[in-house]
Amino acid sequence: MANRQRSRKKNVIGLSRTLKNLQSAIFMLGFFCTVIGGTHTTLAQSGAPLIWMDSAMVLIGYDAEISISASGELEASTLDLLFSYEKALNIIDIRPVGVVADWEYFTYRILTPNGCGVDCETGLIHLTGIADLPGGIDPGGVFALDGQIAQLRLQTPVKVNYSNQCFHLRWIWNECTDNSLASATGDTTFLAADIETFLPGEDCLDAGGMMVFNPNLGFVDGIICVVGMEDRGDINLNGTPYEIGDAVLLSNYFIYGPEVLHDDIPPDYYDDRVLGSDVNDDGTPLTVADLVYLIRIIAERARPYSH
Ligand SMILES: [Ca+2]
Ligand SMILES: [Ca+2]
Ligand SMILES: [Ca+2]
Repeated sequence: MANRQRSRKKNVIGLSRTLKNLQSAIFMLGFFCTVIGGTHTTLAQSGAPLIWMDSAMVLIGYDAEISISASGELEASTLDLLFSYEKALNIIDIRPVGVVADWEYFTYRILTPNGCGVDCETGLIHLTGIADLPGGIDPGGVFALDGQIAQLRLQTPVKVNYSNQCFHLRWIWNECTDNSLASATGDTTFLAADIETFLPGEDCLDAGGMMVFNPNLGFVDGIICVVGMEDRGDINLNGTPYEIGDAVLLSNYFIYGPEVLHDDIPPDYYDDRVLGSDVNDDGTPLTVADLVYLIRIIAERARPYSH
């Protein structure tokens, strides 16, 4: 019976947490639709070729899956894409998807922006794809880009002081061929529609020779927002923060290790308990200072930090 009550309580807490996140998600999704969706709709309605990155919202410390997609009846035999990311994000995986998964060559490199030192907070990701290399296999009809072309998996920082922050993925132009596609026949290179605004001194449209540079691509940046929990001080996740049970569980963590913060059966709310333990609001969970501050709050010698 005790187990059943505990299980039901956990489900109620889980539902309440889900609803809180859902409310935040709906609010922020509305915001994104206003900021990003407007641009996207206008370009899609005009039928212009468009390459865009997703918007995503994830819990702190979790992975964000961001797609790079194409529309507008784009055809390409090569891809040369460059965008920035914030190095607080940890790159887990970047892979080709859709028809690009069948291309003969796809790679990415991490670069440092010009004039930015080794401790630069921003990095660049340079994606290169070639549908058909000379010789080797013949990948066949893989030139129509319609839908996803690449998938990024980026881990958000586990530090709770990143809670409710957004990280931007921005298309970058350092030279004319950044963010360009070669046509299926290879005789035309498609560039950003605003290339002359991005690189005003470069004269990117004067290719010379037989090459045609066609500026007609739209690009939409991506964004990842990190949502934190509002369970500070409620380490045992029973809905009541700053109580003796929370202090007992946190002290058991120091005695017995992380195992005490895991659930015996899925779902595992370990990450929620860790986030809830940053009682002293210094961005680092699971410290002795958190336990000391928690005990002071319980003894009414200190006040909780607001969320
Ligand atoms: Ca080949
Ligand atoms: Ca509690
Ligand atoms: Ca702390």
